[in-house]
Amino acid sequence: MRALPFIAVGLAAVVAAFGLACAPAASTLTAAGAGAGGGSAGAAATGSGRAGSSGGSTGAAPAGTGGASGVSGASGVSGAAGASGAGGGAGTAGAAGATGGGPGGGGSGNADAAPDRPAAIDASADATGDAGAGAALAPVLPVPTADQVAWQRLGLTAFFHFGMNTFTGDEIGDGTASPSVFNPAGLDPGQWIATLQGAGFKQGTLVVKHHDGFCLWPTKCTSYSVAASPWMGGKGDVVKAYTDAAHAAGFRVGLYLSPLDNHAADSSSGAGYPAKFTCMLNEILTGYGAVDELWLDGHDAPGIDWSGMYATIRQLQPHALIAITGPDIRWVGTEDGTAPLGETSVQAGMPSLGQPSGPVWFPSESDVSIRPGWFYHPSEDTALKSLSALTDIFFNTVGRNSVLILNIPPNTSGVLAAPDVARVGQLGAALKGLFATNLAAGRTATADSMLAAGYEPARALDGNLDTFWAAAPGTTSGRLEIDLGATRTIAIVDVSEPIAFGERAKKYHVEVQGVGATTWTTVATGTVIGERNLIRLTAAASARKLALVIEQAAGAPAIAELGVY
Ligand code: FUL
Repeated sequence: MRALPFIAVGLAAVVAAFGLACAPAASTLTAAGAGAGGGSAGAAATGSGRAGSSGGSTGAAPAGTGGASGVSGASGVSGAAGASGAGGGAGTAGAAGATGGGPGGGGSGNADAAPDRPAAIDASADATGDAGAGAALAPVLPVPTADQVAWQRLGLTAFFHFGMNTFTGDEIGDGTASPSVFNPAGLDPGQWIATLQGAGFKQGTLVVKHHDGFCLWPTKCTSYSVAASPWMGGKGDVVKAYTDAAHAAGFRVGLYLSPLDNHAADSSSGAGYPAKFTCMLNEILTGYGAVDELWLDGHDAPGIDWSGMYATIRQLQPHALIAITGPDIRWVGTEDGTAPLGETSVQAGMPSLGQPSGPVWFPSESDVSIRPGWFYHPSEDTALKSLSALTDIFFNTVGRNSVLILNIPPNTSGVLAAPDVARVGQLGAALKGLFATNLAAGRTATADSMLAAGYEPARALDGNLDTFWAAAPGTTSGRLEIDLGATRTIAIVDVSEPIAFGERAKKYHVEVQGVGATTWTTVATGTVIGERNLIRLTAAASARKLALVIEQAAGAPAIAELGVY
């Protein structure tokens, strides 16, 4: 079954109106030795921090960089697994994949996920347990590509639904609306981007063609586009305005192109449509610089040769992650901003999506709108999701190992409306406040085992996602303890694995201990960790010490960051 995101009502309407069958498609080790060991495992050149935090740069490309994606990790990530540094090296922050081969140098490790793309590490590496002499954490297969790692670290991304529906009031247009109504006189994508960046968003996906078929760029593939509208005398190009502004601002670019097309002259059920769709795809992937993500909506179109399409996309934009109807990013399965508990990036491969059969790395994306609809309707100006609902959505998606794509639709002037700007600002401020002070930062950490120098417990408290504590080879459980230095009130626990080495934990719990206490109290339980688990304690705990106890893991446990707020 192909992932198929849709609004139930909307799909029913489409099917009813057009008869479309939408196939869905042991000893305690202390922190003291931190920094003395070998080069730490490098998870590709994706930047060490989390997007939204100070160090989280994933290096979006500047304007006009052509096909090269701004996502780093393009090169040098494959030659040898991280942890290449010999003993005694300073070996800090997983610099660009450590040793690797040259640009694009055939990543060998990710045959499971995307055979034609470099893995974040060399999955054939093995843990030698030979401290200081190149010990490496053995990956748990499958592992992600470097581009997938960079994307998963973003956490918070935006969606911009904008088009003919903005002017007609529709949600799913039937493709008959006249281009004469499209006239966003004040179009200002710079305002969208500034609003989102101010709130910590690092990427935005623009809908360049929704199901009605109207193209937001002056395409040669159909006459149903901005070129036929009165806006800028038919000389405007929304896609160019958006991508130029995004590239200039260092904001990663996603583009959504609907395979479903309701416009009669192009209708996706017609025989000539696959060629038109390929034509459109070529234009948007060659005319607008780096594209970091391509959303191929789950409403499929018959006749499209998807494997050929994926090959074309890889050739034109090697770092563009292909989402939903594609092999790199999976629809989470809901559109209400809730990923399941235990959300895992390891899935059964689907050959129809260009994946091998067997387990593949296929991380999820959670799409939800700030408004009741995907497109702007003035009547919904008072119906935006509350700050508390949006905060819950953040915890229930980003905090559950998924990437959130929050839709904020521009209005008929071509800007984000005042209520949306205000709510996004509130969300950004609320998240900044919640994560302002990491009580674990720089504190003392201990663990019951350790792989080798370079994998000390303190690596999980250093704010760097590329360095990590790893338990001894052969273990499948482990305990990581933090002494907070004084009694603290704990509301949130923030856990991340070094996903470049695969998902490892299967079952864990969190314990706390107060000053003078001799027993520990379990305050939370979980299963998969992956890129990020955010645990909100139901009752804030007052504690001096906190322990992350990994009860079961698919390999030696490893933790990139353990934050406490
Ligand atoms: C769905 C579409 O049908 C909705 O209109 C919206 O674009 C959503 C993000 O994807 O499949």
